Amino acid sequence: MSQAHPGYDGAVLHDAKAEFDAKDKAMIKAHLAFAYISLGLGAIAGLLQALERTGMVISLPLGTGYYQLLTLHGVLLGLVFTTLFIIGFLHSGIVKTLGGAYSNAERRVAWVGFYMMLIGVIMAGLMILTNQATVLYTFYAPLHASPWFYIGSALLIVGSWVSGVAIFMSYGRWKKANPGKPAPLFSFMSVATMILWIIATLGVAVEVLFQLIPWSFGWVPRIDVELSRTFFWYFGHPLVYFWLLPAYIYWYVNIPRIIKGKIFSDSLPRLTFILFILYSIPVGFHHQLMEPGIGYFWKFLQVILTFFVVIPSLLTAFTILATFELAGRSLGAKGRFGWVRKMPWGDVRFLAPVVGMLFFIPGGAGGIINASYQMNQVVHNTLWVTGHFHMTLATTVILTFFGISYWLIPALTNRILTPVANRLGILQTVIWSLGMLLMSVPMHITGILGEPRRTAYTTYGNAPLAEIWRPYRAMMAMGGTLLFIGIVIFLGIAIYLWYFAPKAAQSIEYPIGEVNDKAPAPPPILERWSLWVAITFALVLIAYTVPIVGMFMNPSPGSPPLRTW
Ligand code: HEM
Ligand SMILES: [Cu+2]
Repeated sequence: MSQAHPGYDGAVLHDAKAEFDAKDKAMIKAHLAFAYISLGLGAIAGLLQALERTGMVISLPLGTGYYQLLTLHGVLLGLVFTTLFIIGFLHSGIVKTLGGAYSNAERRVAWVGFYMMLIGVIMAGLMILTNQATVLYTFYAPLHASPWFYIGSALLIVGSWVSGVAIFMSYGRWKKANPGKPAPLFSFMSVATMILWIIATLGVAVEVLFQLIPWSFGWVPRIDVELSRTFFWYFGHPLVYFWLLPAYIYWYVNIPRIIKGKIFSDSLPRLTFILFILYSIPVGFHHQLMEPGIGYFWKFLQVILTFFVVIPSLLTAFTILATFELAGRSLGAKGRFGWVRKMPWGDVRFLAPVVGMLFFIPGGAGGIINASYQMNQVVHNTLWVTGHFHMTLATTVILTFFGISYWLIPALTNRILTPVANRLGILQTVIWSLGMLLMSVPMHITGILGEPRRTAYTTYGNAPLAEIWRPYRAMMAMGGTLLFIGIVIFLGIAIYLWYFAPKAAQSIEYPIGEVNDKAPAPPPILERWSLWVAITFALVLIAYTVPIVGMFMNPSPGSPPLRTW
């Protein structure tokens, strides 16, 4: 079936490797199903929000409040969909690359993690739906949710740690059986991602367990708001790398196979993941540049550390492009850019993530603006920020996750991504891109013109400034509608691949790239996790000790709980 011009070839594996173990399949499918349901519900909230805040839908159905809906959208998409999809994806690659199946003990641990997350999300979700937790996905104190919302969130976090334990167990088992060998790239990256996640979530776990839960039960009367926000953002920034690293795994490890190429280097990708751990954690203050109680020196230090992230980002761009170019040349491309034409543009498993990569160029540039200390004053808490993370998270990452879904579901259900489904996926990618341009670019512009984020529809007493925002708001509503259609199409394809697509005769390929033969073996130091974790904690101590000790030495009077809704 392979064609002269590399394109979509149905992804039926001819040298069929073993299928997934049936029990692993069920476990991974549970994660994906949970993720897709969250995606669908979150998208309904997104559409209603986009229409409400532009004045097109004034009263929301079922008496829902705007901020309630916004909480649901942020929690379901930013926290639940991402976490469940990522953990399902990591489990799938771990079992594929570390011997074909989880041991019974590992799988049991993975299920425990899943059920903890499920119960946590149901608890937190019920609180949001009954309007007892309208505190947005950042749950800033002194907004006061029902304690069960915080307990549910804690279960989601701890459940994700338990899932990490399953991954570490499988990795440990492989290392023991293969002493001295570097772990397969996918599993190395999964371990790095989970290490980053666990170190990062320690901050929010401290906030939830020691501040929010006691205060929301009324055991302590007041909460130190600045301290709670500091713990939150210690987590909130690396959270974005928890979203991004699995997308990078796909770019680094799986796409080379889809483009019939080889992974350019076995060491650079490992180095970049370690640098992401080091530079994404001690930098949360770049979300608190407007926070009055933190000294400018510490903000500045964390701004500098933030910019170090440019190094692994550019290493990634270089490695991925080199992989594409080598693949194109091995397929006979001539000239400087001939390889571009050898890429399988007609294959949605390639197209969707590559469009996502392109969106990352303006998205990343916007992020540099956000983090640039004084420049942050211009964009802080405006719609610019919302535009920024819909371009990065809701496009670069999400399109990559869509690209993954288009082969991962078939690999789990042993059904074929038919040419029609592939074409529909391409249409979906185009709709998503157009919708996002229409929604996110105007968000950036009105943000600079001063329009705040996180506000229900208002004309601000017909203030002339707010009049200027009107045309951009109309574009945002159109873009939001297109995005909603995009999610409906995606879910349609997912359901088709899950239940209805034709069954494959052979097993469906799980694409794992091979490393190019000329690439030297990675230096063992890259797998000395204790060293990297120690350096990370050292950086965290340097960046945070003095300001946090300061918050304890000069405590604020603290705030009683507030319900503004
Ligand atoms: C149907 C597609 C979508 C639409 C129409 C949409 C629309 C919106 C709008 C209008 C806001 C800002 C509201 C405000 O600040 O007042 C928002 C916030 C947000 N969106 Fe989306 N969005 C969509 C998809 C997504 C996706 C796929 C993700 C992530 C995976 C996402 C994550 C978020 C987050 C985290 C917020 C911030 C919530 C907050 O400020 O508390 N959105 N969305
Ligand atoms: Cu950040």
